[in-house]
Amino acid sequence: MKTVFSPGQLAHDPRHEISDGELKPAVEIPARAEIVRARILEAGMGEILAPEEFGMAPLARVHDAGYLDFLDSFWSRWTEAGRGGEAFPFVWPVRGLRADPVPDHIDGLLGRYSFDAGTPMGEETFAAARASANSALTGARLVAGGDRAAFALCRPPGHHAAADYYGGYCFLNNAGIAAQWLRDAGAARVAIFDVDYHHGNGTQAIFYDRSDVLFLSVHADPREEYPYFLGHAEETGIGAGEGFNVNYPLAPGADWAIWSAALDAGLERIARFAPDVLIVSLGLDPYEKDPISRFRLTQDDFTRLGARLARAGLPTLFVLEGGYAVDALGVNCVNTLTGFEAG
Ligand code: OKP
Ligand code: ZN
Repeated sequence: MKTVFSPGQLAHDPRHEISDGELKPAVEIPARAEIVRARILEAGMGEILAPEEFGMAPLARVHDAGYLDFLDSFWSRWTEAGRGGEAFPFVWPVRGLRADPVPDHIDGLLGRYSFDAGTPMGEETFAAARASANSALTGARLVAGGDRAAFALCRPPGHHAAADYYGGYCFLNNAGIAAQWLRDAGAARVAIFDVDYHHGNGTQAIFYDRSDVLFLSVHADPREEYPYFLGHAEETGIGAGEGFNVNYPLAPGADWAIWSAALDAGLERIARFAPDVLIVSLGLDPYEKDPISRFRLTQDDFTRLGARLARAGLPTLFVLEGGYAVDALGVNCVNTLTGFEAG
C-alpha cells in the first residue's frame, strides 16, 4: 500500500514535556516518523508520496474557527508577550470559571484551547500539524479513489485533539478530519477504530452526537490511565449518536488474548454498521516495551492485528497515532500494514 508523509511534519521538534511532576525530554519526537519511514523503505512496502495541500477548509469542518485562529496566531502572540521557548498552559476554565469570553492574553488562550500541560507548542507546531492532516487527507483521497488501503504516516498525532482543544501531543484530529472529508466526498458511513493504548477522547468528542461516524476505541481504563476524564464503557453516544460510540477499556497489563477479544468485539460492531470506509487510528503503544504504556502486545501481535483488520473486508485508511518505543516503531508499524496486506 502507499504511504503518505511530508518532511514538513518533522518541523514540530519539541525538547521537553511536563510529566510526572518534571520537565522531561519529549517523547513525541521527529525520530518516530523517521524510523517508520526508514522501515517502510527497507521492507519495500510501497511508494511514499508527499501529501497534497488541502488548505484550511477540511480542518474547519471539524475544528472550531477560534481554535484554528489560536493555532495560527500562537507564535506571534507568544513572542509578543516576550516569550521565545516552548509554551505550556497553566490555567484552565474548569467548573465555575468562564470559557467565554475567550481571553486576549496568550496565557489565557493556551488554557482555553487545551486540556493538559503535557503538550509542548513551538514556532513550527501548527505548520507540522497541518502537514500531518494533509497526509491523512491525501490517504483518504487514495482510498476514496479505489485503493484497498493507504497509510497516513501522521505525526504529530491527532486522536486527543477535539474541536476546540489540543493535548496529548495532538493538535489537529487527523483521523476525524479524514472521516469528515470522506463523508463530504460521498461516503454514507465511516467507522474509526482507535487501537492506541490511550483513549481517543478527541475523536470521541467530535463525533459523539452523530450516527454517520461510528467511533470505537480499545485502550487502558481511564480510571487508571491518561486521559483519565473520558473513555469509560458507559459512554455510548448522545442523541442521534446514541449507540455509535463504543469504548473497550482494559486493565493495564492486557496481553494479546485479552486485547484481541476487544478487537474482535469491535470488528463485529463495525460489520453491523457496514461502513463504506474504515479508518484505523493506529497507535503502536500497546507494545509490551512501550516506555509510557502498560499493555503487552508483541511485535508478532501487530502482524496479527493487521490480518484481523483485513478480514473486515473494507477500504481502510491507517492513520498513525502514538507509540514511543522508537527503535521498535518501524517494525511494529510495518508488521501491522503487511499483516493487513497478507490478510
Ligand atoms: C498520546 B497518544 C506519563 C504521561 C503521559 C500523556 C500521554 C499522551 C499519549 N507519565 N502523558 O495517545 O499516544
Ligand atoms: Zn497513546
